[in-house]
Amino acid sequence: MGKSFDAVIVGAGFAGLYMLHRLRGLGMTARVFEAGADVGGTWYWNRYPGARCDIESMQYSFSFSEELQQEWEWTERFAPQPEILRYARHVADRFGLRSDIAFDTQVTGAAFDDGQWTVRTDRGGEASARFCIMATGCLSAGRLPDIEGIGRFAGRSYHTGAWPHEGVDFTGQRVGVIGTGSSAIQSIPVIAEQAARLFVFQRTPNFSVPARNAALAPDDVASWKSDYAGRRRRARTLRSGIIYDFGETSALAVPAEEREREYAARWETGGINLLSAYTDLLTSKEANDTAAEFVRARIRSIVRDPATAALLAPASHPIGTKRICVDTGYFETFNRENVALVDLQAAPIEAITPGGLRTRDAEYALDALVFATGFDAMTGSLLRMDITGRGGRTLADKWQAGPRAYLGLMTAGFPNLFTVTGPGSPSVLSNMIVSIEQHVDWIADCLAYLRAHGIAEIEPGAAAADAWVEHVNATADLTLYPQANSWYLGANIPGKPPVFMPYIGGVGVYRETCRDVAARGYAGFDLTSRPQLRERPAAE
Ligand code: N01
Repeated sequence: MGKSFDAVIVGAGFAGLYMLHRLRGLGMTARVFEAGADVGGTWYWNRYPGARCDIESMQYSFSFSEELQQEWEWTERFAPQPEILRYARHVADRFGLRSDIAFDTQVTGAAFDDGQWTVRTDRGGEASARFCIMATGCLSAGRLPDIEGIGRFAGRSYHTGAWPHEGVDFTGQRVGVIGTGSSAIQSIPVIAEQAARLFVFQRTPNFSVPARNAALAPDDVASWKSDYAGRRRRARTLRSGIIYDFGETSALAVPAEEREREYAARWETGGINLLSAYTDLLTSKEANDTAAEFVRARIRSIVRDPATAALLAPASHPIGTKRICVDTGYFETFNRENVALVDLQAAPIEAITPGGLRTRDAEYALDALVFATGFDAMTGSLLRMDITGRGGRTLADKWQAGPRAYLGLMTAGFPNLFTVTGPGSPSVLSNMIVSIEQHVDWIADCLAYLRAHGIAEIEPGAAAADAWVEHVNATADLTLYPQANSWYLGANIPGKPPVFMPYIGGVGVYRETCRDVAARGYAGFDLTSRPQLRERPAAE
């Protein structure tokens, strides 16, 4: 029998770290299990060349501590992965969190029985707790494609989401990159500078805008820090939880030349800001086409070979309905002599061979293969564990037809199990740190409420959960998002039910909903009284 805690937290990324901090503040005991050797989650694993956040660093950070946000110094407009990892480590050290984290320990399963969760790990250990909090991340279950011969490649192969910590030197090598999502688009320009020859295997072209990354100007930093709390408050009311320069009219309400000027100015400023130019870019296909065509024209103007430019210009989905990418020199990379784009739509991959990769039309000799092939998003990290709720029902069974979580926070039949930024919450459509803080605060407040009211178990009612899932889908249907075969819909995983997983209603609206549910005594949840939870003195 393992040790007993008030809560077990799975994952020591930003969600797990803040959750632990909040639980300690409530005087609760908690154990965090983390598969990696250090904190950081996404930023611990995704160390591929060129990895950086595409939300500006002044916004992609915790707001819960004024001292923390005042003292931490970001150096670049978009922080590189090593700096974000340093930040996560700093948070762990500053708040003394490491002592409650078991590193190099993967949770393999969790089972609910008689009011307790028993959590099992790959080290053979167990821990039990009344509450189990999944802080497992939305993009942490990496995915290798089902390509024949994938295990037979004689060279070195890498997945961007599990990059070797010592780094990889591609100098002089023939490298193949499979995929053209965000991870590929960030890493390709850097790999191209090292490799002797780089083949980019593209199935679907993606929209990407330039980052225009630069050192942060001291004046900008000072301006943010002069009213950090105020800006954070504003961010929490917005759809994405990110402050952009928001246009206030329809794209169709202005003359074409004015629109062109607006898009051009935003292209020069860099970042995802482009999609905030007008109010209807993600709800009207006609409006969306104006932005999509602007980006396609830029691609044609950057890439010298017209045939390559045409292949790189996305046409299969509205701009923004797959996660838009932010790059540094991506399209320019295809002007290099040592880089070739391979169109998998014309000639699909047939097999990976010991010497490289074979498409229907040609054989490519490779020394190294990079799989930038993404993740089993939002549900993968949860379903890869064996989670069993009330009556022995597994989460995999419960979510057979797609995830069903009330507010993205809890699932009927799985009492006291919380999912931070789970499916059905804004999560991946927002600034993850803003959404993490909101969920963690909601969960912590909920646990405090349960303790104060002598409630032992909380679990969503099936009707409330069903209504929420319906609302999440109906809201997505008001937008252009379902028009893309994206990982938001699970389309990248064969057999995954096509359900739009994140909640598109926006961070501001969603916060209000969650607040209202709590204010009404956790409306939609079933609360069960049992013996009182233990009171403990507050942590220092
Ligand atoms: O993964 P993806 P990612 N044969 O799923 C291709 C976040 N992120 O790691 O589109 C050939 O987007 C697949 O092709 P297709 C961000 O939210 C953020 O790049 O399915 N190709 C696609 O091109 C992002 O959206 C940051 O036709 C195959 C690619 O692999 C999310 O993580 C940085 C294939 C996968 O793209 C995931 O991004 C990085 C096959 N069999 C990531 N299977 C920043 O903050 C898959 N593909 C900057």
